Amino acid sequence: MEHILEKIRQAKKKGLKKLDLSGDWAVSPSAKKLTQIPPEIYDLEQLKYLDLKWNVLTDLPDEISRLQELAGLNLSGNRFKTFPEAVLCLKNLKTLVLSRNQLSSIPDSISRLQSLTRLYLSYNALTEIPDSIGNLENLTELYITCNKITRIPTAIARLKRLEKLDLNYNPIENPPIEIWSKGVKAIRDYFRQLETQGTDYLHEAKFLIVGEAGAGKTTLAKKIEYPGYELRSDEPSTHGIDVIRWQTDIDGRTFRVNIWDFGGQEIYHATHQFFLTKRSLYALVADTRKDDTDFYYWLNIVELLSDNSPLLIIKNEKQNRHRDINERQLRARFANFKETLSANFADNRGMPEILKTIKRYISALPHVGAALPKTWVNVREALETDSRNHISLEQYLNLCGKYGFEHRKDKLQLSGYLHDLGVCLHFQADPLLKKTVILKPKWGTDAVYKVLDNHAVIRNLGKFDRQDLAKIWHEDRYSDMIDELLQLMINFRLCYEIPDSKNVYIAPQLLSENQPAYRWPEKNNLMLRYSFEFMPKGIMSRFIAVMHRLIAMQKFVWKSGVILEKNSAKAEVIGHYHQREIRIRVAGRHKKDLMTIIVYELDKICNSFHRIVSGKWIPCNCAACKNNPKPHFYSYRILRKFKNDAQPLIQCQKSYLMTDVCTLIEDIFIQPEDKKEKKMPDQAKVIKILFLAANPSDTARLRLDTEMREIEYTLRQSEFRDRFEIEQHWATRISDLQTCLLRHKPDIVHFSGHGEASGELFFEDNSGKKHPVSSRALSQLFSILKDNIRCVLLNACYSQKQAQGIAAHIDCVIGMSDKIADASAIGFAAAFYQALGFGRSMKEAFDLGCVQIDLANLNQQDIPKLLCRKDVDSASVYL
Ligand SMILES: Nc1nc2c(ncn2[C@@H]2O[C@H](COP(=O)(O)OP(=O)(O)OP(=O)(O)O)[C@@H](O)[C@H]2O)c(=O)[nH]1
Ligand SMILES: [Mg+2]
Repeated sequence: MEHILEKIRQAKKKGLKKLDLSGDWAVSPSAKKLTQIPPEIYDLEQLKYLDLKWNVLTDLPDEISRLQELAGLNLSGNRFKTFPEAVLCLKNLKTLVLSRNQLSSIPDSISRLQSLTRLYLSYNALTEIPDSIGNLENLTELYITCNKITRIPTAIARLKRLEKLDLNYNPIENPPIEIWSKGVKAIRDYFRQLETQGTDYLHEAKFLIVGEAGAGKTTLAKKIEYPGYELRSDEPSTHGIDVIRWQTDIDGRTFRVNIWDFGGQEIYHATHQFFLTKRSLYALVADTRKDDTDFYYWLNIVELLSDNSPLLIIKNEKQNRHRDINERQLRARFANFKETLSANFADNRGMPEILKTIKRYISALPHVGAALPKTWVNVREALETDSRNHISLEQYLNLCGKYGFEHRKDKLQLSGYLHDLGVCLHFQADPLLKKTVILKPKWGTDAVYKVLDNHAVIRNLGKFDRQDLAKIWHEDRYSDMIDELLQLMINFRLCYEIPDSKNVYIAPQLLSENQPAYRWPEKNNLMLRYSFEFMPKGIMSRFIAVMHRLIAMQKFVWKSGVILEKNSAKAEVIGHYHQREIRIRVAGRHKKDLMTIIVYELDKICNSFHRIVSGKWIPCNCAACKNNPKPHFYSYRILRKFKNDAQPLIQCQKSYLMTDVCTLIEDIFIQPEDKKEKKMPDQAKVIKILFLAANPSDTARLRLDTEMREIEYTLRQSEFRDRFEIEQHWATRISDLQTCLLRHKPDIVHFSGHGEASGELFFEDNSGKKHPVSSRALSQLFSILKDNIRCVLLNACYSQKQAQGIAAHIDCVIGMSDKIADASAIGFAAAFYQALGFGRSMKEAFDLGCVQIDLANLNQQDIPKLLCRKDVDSASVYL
């Protein structure tokens, strides 16, 4: 305690404005923590910043009000159960940090903190945001991650200066997640529409029926629609998906339920990922006469893709054949499995109970009955009654106009929402598909399945060309939309164009089962395995579609595996569905580069299934295992744990030799030439990314918010996600740049906007119009304010010249040597940051960004340029 009192005395003597009394556990876990504030502090009337984080305070005495100069107070990581009301007297308080306490509520009186600009409330137990927060006029940043908030109050829209609102990891039901996850602007737009148009309610839900072929799914769907439906022995097997619209009364309200009846045949399983939606109700129909229902597969795939939507098992006891399933075991493993019901569709036994239960679960789905802006409901109704399969974007925008919409962005927000709900399809990020709104998703899915089901295509092992498509899609409803439908299939990774064979395509899930013969150099391989707790079907065909440009001679590819080639390195990637494994071997020079690309893409595919549990396995390199085709494999997770716990050696389970942990990891993941001077990331350090966006009103629209979202999303999926913080600044003026650099002290500065061939970048002026900034001016600014900055990424056309100027002062600078398309710029940035998030060097991250452009077939992979300050080697720059 004495050293604390001494610190306070010194502060008093020197008239210090900052005082750090944090109980920093990371530095000294045994350090004594403050249980109360030493009263001597209250004499420090000059104090501006007081840091009390990581103590064990439960209460703040009223005397704190004597510190009237206080602008920043950090109380995070203490034991406050109630909001410390004493802070309300601090009239000059600008930053208040109360994260990581046990607060369950915030009082209305918080509005008295009129100077507050930043408020941190993450990791508490808050269930509500008080309306009065809307009175904190100066608030620019509000952090409420990881609480128990279910509703965002409309008062948030009153906070005109709010730029950053972090609400992740809250069970928010209202507004819908499709809105709030898109950030403060989308929330503001939504509330504005609610206020100006009033509210209405949408009683609509999706009910999906899955199960093996012939289980009785179609029969169930028809019985729900029409209880008198007679069983048909010639019921055709469902191709793809059938959608039935069912109107029903639940608690006196008319509900619209879209019943999605899935074809059970194996061929359709690989496409589940696109159609098993969130916040829906599921039924798994099992024919009890057969033993073919793989409960484990169905429950897993629904759990994985539906984000815990409720599931009912319906046992179809054909001919009253009863069979027990091990419900208890399934229930222990799958939280979303709700009830089992039995029926015999032939004599309608069990049907009334099934109907009652379905209705009960539908009315309890979280989004059902949510208030929406009236115009939204009107447009939804209009689209519902429209008999067209698809309309152009123009037609959609006009229709919205007719029903009371004014702003284009509101119209697009609605189509995005309906797309997320599975009501219609509108791929706003795709240059071709964004021009069409598909009103009947079934029209799209039918078209896709017409190709995958086509005998000629199946006989040709998945190969088809334009002429085949013209035949398959000859009907009027498809014939004028061939380009769009093909793009839909490419977007869904259901097919790819064979490089150098224009207009010839491959649907990888129809490839031959047979592995072609090839010679494989067994020596000096890099090996890696992915193992899955549950391996969804279709992972390999997606991987093949993504990597198709690297397929060896466009020949060595089969249904479950592929040989890839790049720069004299060769990789063999094979999926073993029954062992739930993907096995990778890479040989040749530059093999690590190729391994890096494969791991990056596989991780991305795995991450797209949010809940997939996978592990990586690395082969042993001891004398006995090296070049042994069956070496011992270590779990990558365990190796990392050894490394973090400073355990240098691990024992091989085959030879019992002790092996070096770091070498095992580095052999796979790091370039060998980096080893000497390589510095691994300092995991405790937080990396700040300053995201600056400028899209002046007199320049073409850029998808900057998509770029920001992609970066945030990919970083969140990465291994060291906790180390990254993103500060965003929109509509950036050159003067803001200076303020932001001074205020945030970023490690990475990311500029997203326009550049011109002359080398000028465009910031905004005070009226939002373009303000050109010369290369010299920007370079000078960075020369003065370089501080911690390790990297500057200028994600704008023709920014290489600017980058050259800045690289005189900053370690690594990335610029674009030419015009760059939005899609390339976004893909590059997302891959670059994700690689940094996985602890890769600057060079590797840059290379991965370029590969991403290449893989997406955008042909602009040579445009980004990485420039370094003299004597800096980007391969040894780690953040
Ligand atoms: N006897 C009897 N037959 C049934 C019963 N339920 C369904 N069937 C018959 O079983 C056959 C298959 O039923 P469907 O409803 O088409 O099965 P499905 O699950 O939709 O099959 P796919 O579309 O191929 O995936 C049809 O001929 C039905 O008439 C039942 O309870 N008793
Ligand atoms: Mg069917």
